[in-house]
Amino acid sequence: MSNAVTADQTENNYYNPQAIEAAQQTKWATDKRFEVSNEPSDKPSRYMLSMFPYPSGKLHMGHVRNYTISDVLSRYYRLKGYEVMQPMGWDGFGLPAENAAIANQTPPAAWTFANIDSMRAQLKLLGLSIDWSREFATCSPEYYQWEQWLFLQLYKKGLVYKKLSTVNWDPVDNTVLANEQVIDGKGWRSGAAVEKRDIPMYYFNITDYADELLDDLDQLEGHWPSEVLTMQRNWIGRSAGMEVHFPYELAGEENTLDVFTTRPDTLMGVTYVAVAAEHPLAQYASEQDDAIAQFCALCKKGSVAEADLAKAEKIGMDTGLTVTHPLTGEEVPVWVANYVLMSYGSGAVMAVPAHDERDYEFAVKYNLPIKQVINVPEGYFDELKADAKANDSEVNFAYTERNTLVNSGEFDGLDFEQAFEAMLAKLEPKELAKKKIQYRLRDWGVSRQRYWGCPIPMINCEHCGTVPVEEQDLPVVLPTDVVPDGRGNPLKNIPEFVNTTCPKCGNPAERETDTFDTFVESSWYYARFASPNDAQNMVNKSAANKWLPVDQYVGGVEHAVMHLLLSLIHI
Ligand code: ANZ
Ligand code: ZN
Repeated sequence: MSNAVTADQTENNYYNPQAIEAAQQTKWATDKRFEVSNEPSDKPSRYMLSMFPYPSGKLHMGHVRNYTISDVLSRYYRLKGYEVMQPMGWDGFGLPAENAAIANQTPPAAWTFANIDSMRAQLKLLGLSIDWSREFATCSPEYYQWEQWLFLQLYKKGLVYKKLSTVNWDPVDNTVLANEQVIDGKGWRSGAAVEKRDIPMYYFNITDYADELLDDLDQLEGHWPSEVLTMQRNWIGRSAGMEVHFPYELAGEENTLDVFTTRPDTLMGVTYVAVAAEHPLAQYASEQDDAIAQFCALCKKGSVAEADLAKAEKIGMDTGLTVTHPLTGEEVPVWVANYVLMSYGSGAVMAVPAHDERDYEFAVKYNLPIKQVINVPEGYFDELKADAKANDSEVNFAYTERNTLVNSGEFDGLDFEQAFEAMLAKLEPKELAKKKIQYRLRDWGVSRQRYWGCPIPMINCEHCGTVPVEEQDLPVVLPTDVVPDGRGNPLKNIPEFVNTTCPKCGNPAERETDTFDTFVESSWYYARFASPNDAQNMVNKSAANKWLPVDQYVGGVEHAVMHLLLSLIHI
């Protein structure tokens, strides 16, 4: 470096970063030193991708650490003779821009692009070896038009569907709230008690690929850390079990209450069934009885986040309805319970208090019978009892392990597998049960009732229902001179945006005002970096063949490692 420093750049031999670094960086820019071409080359290629930043305002140390790692690696591979692509872009859509808009009365677009300008300038000061010719922001139509195009392709293939789903609703601001905008069950701006509401939303049918995703994780064995593979497997959460049907008659009609269980061996220990507040049986009971209606309304209040539900105290109410036990023919009471999720299985559980901890807690609280049907080894609870005595705490006596069946009549003495098969053999011919694989993985709900996002390219027509926008009419451009006020989606008040004609029948129709979840943008930016300026294709094939897949991604995990290193050396 010393011979590059001229006399006027140093004063008394002090390093003058403003002068020296600016000169060097200007030279890099003029020489296009870090720009790489998509033309074939003899050199091996290396795609170094960093988690792209959300343009929140200024860079923080996390950015500096993260991008320094990618830069060190990029420079290392260049010296090793690789052609290295290190791109940079902006995850431009999202809620913080709307919140800032409300606070400062600036349109989210102006706020976002101003932030991009200042963060780009900061990144450039760092002297990172980035190919700036590939820069893009996901909030520009040149990028998000391809997202709309992709949505139309998925729609054509039947991989997009519309379904009612539950959201947090602020009744004062008339707006949908994200989970993080619900504080202690109240809206962050209005302070109003948050309600749950069912509204139609678009879903990507990703669960169709659950098995494929799970099976192919095996190929990453030895390449990915085993903890990460375990997390991925748990996220997909394949549960093999049984769907059991409990018959009932209601208003003269025969029906069945379906439950998903991973423990059909405990069927003889069922002492009640519990349904979610949104379940049709709970709704029926609500129509008959005000107290139940009020209880269900209470359950629907508060956050829809699963983590919050798990923490919440278990509460329930007897509906007065009963269903028939498929083996014994006995009547089993139906309860509404807040610990049953409408979004898992069939929104109902067969409760076995003796062998399930949640059911146990609930049964003790509401004085419901507890019937043991799995053999509990001698002395199993002794330690627990002693602990409880010492700490003066409650004991949960649910025995949740698998073991031999007891108190189960003809099934006594069978182990888990034998009981599973025996129950199935008995119930399946009567259509009272079938094997079922249940995934924790949900289809991806991509609709957000937000202004600052990519418009969903759909049209709602009175005559034809939902009709996709024609491909040649893309992009559906988001108006940018809008200042949201936190009350509902401002797009609804822009007739130039909303009013359109139906592509099918030609009658007046309305545009969808929901926008995509911003994770839709960040799910494919890595691919767009290969051909960021292609106006004909979402991803250019030959460019993709040259650069993809990503060779090294520097995001959350590496960031954590760097954090640890820096803290060890006390920075
Ligand atoms: C009876 C039973 C007896 C259960 C027992 C467990 C132990 P995983 O493993 O996560 O798939 N369940 C089913 N649907 C539910 C819902 N919508 N909300 C809350 N809980 C639900 O969990 C499967 C178990 O979770 C099922 O097996 C069911 O309780 C409960 F000794 O059925 B089990
Ligand atoms: Zn129409």
